Amino acid sequence: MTHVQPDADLEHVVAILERDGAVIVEGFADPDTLAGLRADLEPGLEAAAYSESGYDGQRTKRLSSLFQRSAHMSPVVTQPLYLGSARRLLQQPTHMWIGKVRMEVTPSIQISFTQAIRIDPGQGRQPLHRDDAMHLWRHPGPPCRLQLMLAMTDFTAANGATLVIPGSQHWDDERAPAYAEAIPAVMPAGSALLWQGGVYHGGGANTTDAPRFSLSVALDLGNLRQEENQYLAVPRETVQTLPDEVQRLLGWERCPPGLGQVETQDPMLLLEQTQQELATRPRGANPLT
Ligand SMILES: O=C(O)CCC(=O)C(=O)O
Ligand SMILES: [Fe+2]
Repeated sequence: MTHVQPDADLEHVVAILERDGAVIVEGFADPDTLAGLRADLEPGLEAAAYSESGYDGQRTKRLSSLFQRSAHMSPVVTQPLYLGSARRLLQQPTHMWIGKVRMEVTPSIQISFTQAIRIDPGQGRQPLHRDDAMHLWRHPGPPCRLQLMLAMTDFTAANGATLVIPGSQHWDDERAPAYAEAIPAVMPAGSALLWQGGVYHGGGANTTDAPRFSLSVALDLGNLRQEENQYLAVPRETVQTLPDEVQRLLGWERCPPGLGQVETQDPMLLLEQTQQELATRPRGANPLT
């Protein structure tokens, strides 16, 4: 697995992600963000029940709605190499004909999923899978998702570091993954694994006597349904406290040409105006904007 520094050239990181489907960014989160996330999420994880499913892990705890639970998520999702790579990989312009007008459209991207994950001692390895299976995505082809796994404790081969099969986003849908092909994303706390939704991966087994703690985010194409319903998971009052770019990423902007509209308008307007004000607001000249 290739490691890069936070000041790495974006195009270099995108090239690695296109080739391997995965890359580790060292020193992804600064110490203050890491400490803040720990303080905000550890009590909730401690209180959470173990999963009953073998897939989620019966010695694994999970906590969602992270933008509601922590005020330290914005620097994570807007980290330039993560957000920049997601935009470069996912926001591919496409076009459509509106009569004789050839209209170019670039989709938005959105936060689809947030989760803190604690793999406790005794947890076995997770079945290898593709997370874009949630969207019934087909391969090979353009990606729909770029994920993040931020190590909140050191990730080692023994404590459950995520197992990854580099390059497996290129495989077709008939080839099954095997553990023998997977390598652990070994990295210190504060570093992060970025990986495409089409890459086979899974949580590793924790054979140590201490938990492995991490935080995961998925950025998806804006024209797909969110895996975690951010509109319900993060109340409007919380969304209003977040930076404009994060509000948009939580799905509060329309995906061009017009998905997710309210009163035919951009829902971002609803953060400051009433629904009735939107309904009576003059429309733009272009029916698709
Ligand atoms: O915890 C991990 O390392 C991976 C978890 C995972 O891939 C999942 O639950 O989908
Ligand atoms: Fe996964």
